[in-house]
Amino acid sequence: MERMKLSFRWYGADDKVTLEQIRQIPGMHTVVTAVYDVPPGEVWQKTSIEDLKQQIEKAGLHFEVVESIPVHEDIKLGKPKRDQYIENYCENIRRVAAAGVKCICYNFMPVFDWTRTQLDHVLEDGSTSLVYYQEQVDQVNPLESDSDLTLPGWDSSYSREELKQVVSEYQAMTEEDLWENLRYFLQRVIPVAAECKVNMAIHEDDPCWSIFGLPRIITSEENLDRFLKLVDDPHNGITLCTGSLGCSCRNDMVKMAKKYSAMGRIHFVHMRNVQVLENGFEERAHLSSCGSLDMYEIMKALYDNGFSGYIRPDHGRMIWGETGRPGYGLFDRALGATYLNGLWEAIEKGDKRQ
Ligand code: DNO
Repeated sequence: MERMKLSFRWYGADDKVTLEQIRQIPGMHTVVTAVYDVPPGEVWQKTSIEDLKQQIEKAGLHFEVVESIPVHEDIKLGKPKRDQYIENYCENIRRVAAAGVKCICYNFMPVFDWTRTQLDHVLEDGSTSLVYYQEQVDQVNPLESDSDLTLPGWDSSYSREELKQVVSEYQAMTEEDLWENLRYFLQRVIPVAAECKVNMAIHEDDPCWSIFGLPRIITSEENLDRFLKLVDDPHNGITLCTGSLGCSCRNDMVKMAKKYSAMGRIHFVHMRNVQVLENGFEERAHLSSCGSLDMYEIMKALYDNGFSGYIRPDHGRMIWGETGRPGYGLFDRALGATYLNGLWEAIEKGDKRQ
């Protein structure tokens, strides 16, 4: 039986975590990265893609997953320039496919990608992690351009006025409009992905509910069902992000892992554990007993349904005095990777002995 392919996110030459370090994590197969020096919507230079490939392969690893090719806001908003941006997107798919990439992760969240209220919350054991407390989000109004309040993780490439402008454009949009724009995008992009033999893997909205009154749609089982039917092609799949979906008790992660892997529509998995709270959630260590999710059952659901895609430990805490990009240090993610290996090996051997 084919096995999952372990992967690790790397932010390129500027990342404090090196490819040599990633290479030493047992069982590591693929590096997940992107071209970061081009604004969203533009075509990536072939030389930049080739350069990433060479660095990664020189370190003894594979370059098979891109996270992310960002979707320009004009596509999500359905503005007239979207056709050009979609054409650029298709060209990027062709270019990364030519370099051997097999899976592309992206999201369709209006303006804000993942949102947290603090990136260095101290947990009981002295480690720090990313947290989301609803009452703090409720204090922020992105339409008040004179407000000093911002949230960590916000796209700093927007000026406050630009942010205000784009947020107000979304506020005039319904969820149905966003669905329609997603359909428009997929109908043009998926045939290109299919031709290039690349799997598209949408990342769920993080957290999986509306923030600041903006529409968010990739949030639940019902909506993922709808998403997969928009273009019913295996190349139109998902990144199952356990932390993004699992921060809401309404989402049954084990059931979703079973269902979508049985359908062959999970191409990439982000494994992260979260503690669900009444007013939000805290990111925790990967081990099941550290949070609300049953990581063993999720992994078993994937294994039992023949999952052979890419999987990566998601956000790690900061431990052992490490400093760096919140969620993306080396140590805790490496522990996470080793834990995922352990779960898989135990499940696999248990299965063979039955
Ligand atoms: C956060 C990541 C997300 C993810 C994008 C995919 O740490 O999981 O930023 O890469 O949403 O497009």
